[in-house]
Amino acid sequence: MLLLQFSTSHYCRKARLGLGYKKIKYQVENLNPGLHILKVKSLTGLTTLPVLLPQTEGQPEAIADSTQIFKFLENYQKEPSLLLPDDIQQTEAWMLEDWLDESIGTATRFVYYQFRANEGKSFNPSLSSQIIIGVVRRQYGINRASVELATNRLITALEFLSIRWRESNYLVGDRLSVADIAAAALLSPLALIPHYRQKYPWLFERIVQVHQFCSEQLPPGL
Ligand SMILES: N[C@@H](CCC(=O)N[C@@H](CS)C(=O)NCC(=O)O)C(=O)O
Repeated sequence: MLLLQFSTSHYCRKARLGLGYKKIKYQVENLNPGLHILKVKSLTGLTTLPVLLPQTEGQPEAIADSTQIFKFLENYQKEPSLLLPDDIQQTEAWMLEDWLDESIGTATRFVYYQFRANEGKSFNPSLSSQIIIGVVRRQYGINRASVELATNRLITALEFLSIRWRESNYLVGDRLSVADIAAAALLSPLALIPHYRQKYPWLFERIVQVHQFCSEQLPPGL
């Protein structure tokens, strides 16, 4: 299998965690932001990464979107299962996964790129890095007002996650689910931001545990 990815994308990290959880061997191809569209659009009709190419007879040529990649992996190889045995709990896990994907992963992106353009500039002050950060900020409309909304969304999300993760170590049920994996990937960019490291140490402990369980390299900062 081949995973088309941006090496630093938290959504691509989410797909890698799913592959690692399943212990499926795969290779990665790192694409350049912007130029990636030339390859990806004709394969999936979309412009986003990750995209998984199963490269197996009888399987689709390409699967776009990290959630669809989880669903494909579950059909492709049943064990170890990404799904919880209880149907109601699994429905809740998919709902949380979708919320983390559509709302919280985006909020993380806003807060992260705001940090990298300001206090976190020193992580990579090179012109090329700052140009990419500027392009991403324009592409997604990242500015002071939109970052404030994202920051507030993260406060509520982290309150919710702290209750769930402290209660039982798992967001739903009594073992790792797509919700835990999505949370670990999509909040991982916050590891570089001192405010989040100080205020939410339990979050980063859990992110490390999920990465270790899925045999995935830890995100920058951890
Ligand atoms: N919901 C999608 C989101 C993926 C996504 O936003 N990917 C970003 C990188 S983090 C991307 O490919 N952006 C480039 C573009 O939109 O052209 C998923 O889970 O795969």
